[in-house]
Amino acid sequence: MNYKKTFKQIINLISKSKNIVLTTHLIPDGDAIGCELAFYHYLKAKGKKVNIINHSTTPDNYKFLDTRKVIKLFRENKEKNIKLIEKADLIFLLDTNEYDRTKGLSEYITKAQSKKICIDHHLGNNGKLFDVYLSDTEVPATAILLYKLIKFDNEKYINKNVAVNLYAGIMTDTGSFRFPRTTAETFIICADLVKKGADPVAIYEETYNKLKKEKIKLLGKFIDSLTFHNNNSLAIGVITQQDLKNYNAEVHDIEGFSTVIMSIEGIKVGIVIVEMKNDIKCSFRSKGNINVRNFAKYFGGGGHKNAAGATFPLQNPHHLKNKLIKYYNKLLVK
Ligand SMILES: [Mn+2]
Repeated sequence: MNYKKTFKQIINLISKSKNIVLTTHLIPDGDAIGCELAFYHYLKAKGKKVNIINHSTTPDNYKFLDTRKVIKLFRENKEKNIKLIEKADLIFLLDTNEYDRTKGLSEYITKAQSKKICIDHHLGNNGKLFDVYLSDTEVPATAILLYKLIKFDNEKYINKNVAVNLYAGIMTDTGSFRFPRTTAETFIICADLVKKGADPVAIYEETYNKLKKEKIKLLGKFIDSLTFHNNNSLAIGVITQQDLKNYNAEVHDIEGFSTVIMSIEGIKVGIVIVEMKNDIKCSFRSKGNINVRNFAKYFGGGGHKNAAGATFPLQNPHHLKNKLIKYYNKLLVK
């Protein structure tokens, strides 16, 4: 895709602006944080006043990218952050094309008088809501678009800080270079980022190899709890309040457990049952055409076709498991 005209528009708007605000979607991933920080360093090098304001805190495993601790949490100093949004000349939405996904910031950004630019790679049709819309759903990461934009402006701006953050964005959004949108160009760009100072070993190590031992112990318990049904096409794991206590773990430590289930050969549907303090949360994952969204909806939940969830009243989690197996046969197995 040829973005030259859009690049020129963006660089032109940047040159006319003094105060620039960057934000991204809630629960930011590596691409979101990497893009914000790479763009921050680029804009600082161009002499701009830049503020990154996010709705969510930065996940622990991406905090190493924010070496100067420049990312502001919107709800901390809310009044001050609203003023920063109001007086911005230019606001960038990175790695999302929906104002709603900036959550708390959304109403202030939409009201703001500034020009608004979206740089993103998600599906969507929100171009008319922005002054400039740089979107390409073919690229594996928004960081690819930023790399091209910054290089188009001037290659000298791809300094070490920019390179590290863009590399982190691309590495995480490609699942470490194995997701379908990974191309030869992805590697060529990453080779250049490594040349410019991104350390692939260190960035991987910081991002993925700093798991808390409590999480790993809990994962062990979770794997032990797995039961297999319907010719090993359905697997269910349970985490109880007692497990969390025993392993000194927290609910957020359960993140990613469903991916473990889905990595088992032959599994088409995976269910994670988590006993919370006041209710039970279930997450459903599926492959191909099996629609777990409808399954979740049946229980008052929701989500996407291959990833959904529902909340149940407090009860014995193992009884709930048996109920879900029964409904699984009724609703999902034809
Ligand atoms: Mn992304």
